[in-house]
Amino acid sequence: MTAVLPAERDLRRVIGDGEAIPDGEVEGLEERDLLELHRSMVLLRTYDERSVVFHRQGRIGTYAIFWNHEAMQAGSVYALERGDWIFPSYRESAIGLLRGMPASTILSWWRGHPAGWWNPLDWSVASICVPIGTHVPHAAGLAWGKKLRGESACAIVYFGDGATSEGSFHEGANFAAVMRAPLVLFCNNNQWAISTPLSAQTAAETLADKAVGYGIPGVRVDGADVLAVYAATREAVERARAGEGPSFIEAVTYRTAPHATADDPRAYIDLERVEEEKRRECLGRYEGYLRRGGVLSDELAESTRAEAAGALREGIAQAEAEPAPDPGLLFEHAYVDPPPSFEDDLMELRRILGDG
Ligand SMILES: Cc1ncc(C[n+]2csc(CCOP(=O)(O)OP(=O)(O)O)c2C)c(N)n1
Ligand SMILES: [Mg+2]
Repeated sequence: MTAVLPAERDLRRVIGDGEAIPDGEVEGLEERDLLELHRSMVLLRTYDERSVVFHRQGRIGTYAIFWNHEAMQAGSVYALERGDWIFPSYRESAIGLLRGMPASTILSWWRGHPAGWWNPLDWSVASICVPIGTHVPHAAGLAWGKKLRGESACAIVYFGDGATSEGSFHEGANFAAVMRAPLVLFCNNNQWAISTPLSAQTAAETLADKAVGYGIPGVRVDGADVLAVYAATREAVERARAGEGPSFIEAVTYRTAPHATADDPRAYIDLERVEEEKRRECLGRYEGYLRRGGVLSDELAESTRAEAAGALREGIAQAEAEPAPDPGLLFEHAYVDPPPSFEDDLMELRRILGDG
């Protein structure tokens, strides 16, 4: 039996508050790494804020906002190698940007356009998973496959606090642990699953405690601290590559935005807490850290934001320039033997669309 220590209870932190709590450092991170992390966070933040506007303008469909989740995504991806696999949920829809995927591809996905269907092999980024937790066994299987082939790559799978109540999460976590698959189980604990609070989700004191049951380490980090997230993920990746199997990271934050553009959280959320969390949101905190360390100037912050804004302007223009897909696509790939009614249905749809 593997000896497993109880999961860490305290939140790991590196970034101080500029007052009583001092700033820490992460060994091995140089100035250019710190700025690359900043660039990633600004790109994600810009993508997210523009997407809400694009949604309001009717240019993309319903969108899952990830404002204040950028530190979790940027910090963890920075701890990976290019060949490591990423399995995102809808909350990490834009994580491919950090691998160089064009913004137009992801915006096309949210437009329901086939130009948004990327080939996972091109980026080592799996498809965005909308069913809760079903990608955890996929990630476990891929990681195990890498191990069986003697390759050094590992995989990371992102899911929310709500996903830890799903059978597929348990199956994937247990399987990965038993097979010692090189997998990082990354839980974005934003304390809400739509309108279900964490207190109604689990009787466990922390989500990281669940790791103990699988015989793997569980750590808790401040999810709004990009450097703490990076350091925790780097440890988990090192463990995975050393053949020691999976780890569970619980990154704790608080959802400051609606679940998605179709949600009105005023009916259930603690609005005072939201305002408090907004004041300590992850990008502002990291910029404070960089400025205190003399790493970030106003000019650099401005040019990083301008670069990201340009990428999004170009991204939406490219996505909108895609020719409309053939409506026949809606009827393909669902059945080996499509029901006979499909032919009439497609003709009807084409007639309505004035498409022949
Ligand atoms: C299998 C399944 N059941 C239910 C849903 C509906 N649903 C969409 S998001 C969501 C909440 C998930 O919460 P959490 O796992 O905490 O992730 P978060 O959205 O907070 O990132 C639910 C229940 C779904 N997408 N898939
Ligand atoms: Mg959640």
